[in-house]
Amino acid sequence: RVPIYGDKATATSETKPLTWRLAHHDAVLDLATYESLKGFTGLKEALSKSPKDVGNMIKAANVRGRGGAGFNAGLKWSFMSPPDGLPRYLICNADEMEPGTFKDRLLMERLPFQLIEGMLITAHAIGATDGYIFIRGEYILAAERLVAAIDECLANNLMGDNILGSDFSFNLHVHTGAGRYICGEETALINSLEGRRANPRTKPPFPQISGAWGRPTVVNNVETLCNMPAILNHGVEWYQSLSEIKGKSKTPGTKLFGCSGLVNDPGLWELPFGYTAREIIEDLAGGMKDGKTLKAWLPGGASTDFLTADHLDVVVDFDTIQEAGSRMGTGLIMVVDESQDMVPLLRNLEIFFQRESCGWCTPCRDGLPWGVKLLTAINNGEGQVGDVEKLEGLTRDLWIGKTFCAHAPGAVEPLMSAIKYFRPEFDQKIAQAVGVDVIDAAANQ
Ligand code: L3W
Repeated sequence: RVPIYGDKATATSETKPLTWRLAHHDAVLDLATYESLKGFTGLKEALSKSPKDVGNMIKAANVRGRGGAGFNAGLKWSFMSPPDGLPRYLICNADEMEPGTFKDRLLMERLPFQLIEGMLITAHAIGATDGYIFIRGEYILAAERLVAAIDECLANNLMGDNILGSDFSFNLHVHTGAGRYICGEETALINSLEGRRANPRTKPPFPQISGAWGRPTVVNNVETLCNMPAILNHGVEWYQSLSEIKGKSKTPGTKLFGCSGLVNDPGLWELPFGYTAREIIEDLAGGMKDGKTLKAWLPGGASTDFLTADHLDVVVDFDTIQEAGSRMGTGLIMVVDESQDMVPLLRNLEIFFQRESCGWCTPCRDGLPWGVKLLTAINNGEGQVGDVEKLEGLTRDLWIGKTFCAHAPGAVEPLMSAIKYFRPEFDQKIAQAVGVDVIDAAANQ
């Protein structure tokens, strides 16, 4: 589906800093058009400032990482040690493989120069000498458009040595991934970029201290980097004031929110923070299809906790969704309606996570297939009394701190929350399998 960008008449760089150029063009694929739409003015502003001042500005703006973790991007940059004349890297994490998530693809396919400008601003701030866009291998069109845009920048002194006559030099490379979800984890990504097996590395040290080839490296998400030009153009106060448009969230900036699943009008919208899930699902995505009732929703990707119809009035931002018991993640909502059975749905999600485990640590490598086996048995009418408790035990054994990276904890979030809200669906299948009317969950604790 073609995403919605908002009203052509009112979309401006001030109101829709990420996508306003798309209100007038389907895509901005040549430098002349990009420059006619205030392209590279943010970079020029950045180059007129010291790297430290740009870094401080972004830190003060509190651009929360749009990959899902919400870490302050400027704070992350500030952990880089001062330049020492040796290579240092900026990596754009464009390995968008989170189920239901398609925001970064849009930005790269339609606004390749905006990502490049965001990377140039960031590279200037952190003193990066080289950059890589690590892009999901299936994103062929986006990769082609980025390569073409980089070539045009190279031909116009916007890339390479002494950019725009300054003492800032930077080269950017597009690196296509080979189809592993775990490459979205920043240290697995770095291993993969180096030509190694994509296993996550231990943190600390964080990449800012020891990243690609052991050198200081910053890894930022596509959408995060696409925010930078507008902040340089309009300033920190403006960026922070965007949350006042709705007045219901403290998170600055705008975000690409989306909705997919059985809704009438799935899509992607750039919105200031402050929208509730109900507004996104019912107003923007047109409500549930065929007059069905909403049963559950995942706030942002498969690796977040399910919420229910009781949570529809929760504001979708990092903090409020967390208070409601989930995470905003990528901010692209997936909706489940009343006709869907949670057990096969969960089994499907867990098959994905099991397949994508790198296999490096035992709990994740062995625990995720164990979860799939239990869910398959329950779904096939072969479940046993106590299976749900085993699944619950598994969610504890695969939690944060017990595995090497966030993959397994992310994988058990939908499982844990499905059991919490929809346990009777699991019990009913088991009761049928063992030939009893009801399962006494309390007796199995
Ligand atoms: C220095 C510290 N740096 C944290 C940095 C760290 C990283 C960032 C976030 O991603 C998310 C999850 C899902 N000193 C630091 C520090 N950092 N503490 O901050 O770090 P962290 O560990 O909170 O998260 P993470 O492992 O980088 C987990 C999301 O990723 N997810 C999937 C996302 C998928 C997409 C996609 O397909 N486009 O984004 C799966 O879990 O939401 O919150 O840079 O270095 N003390």
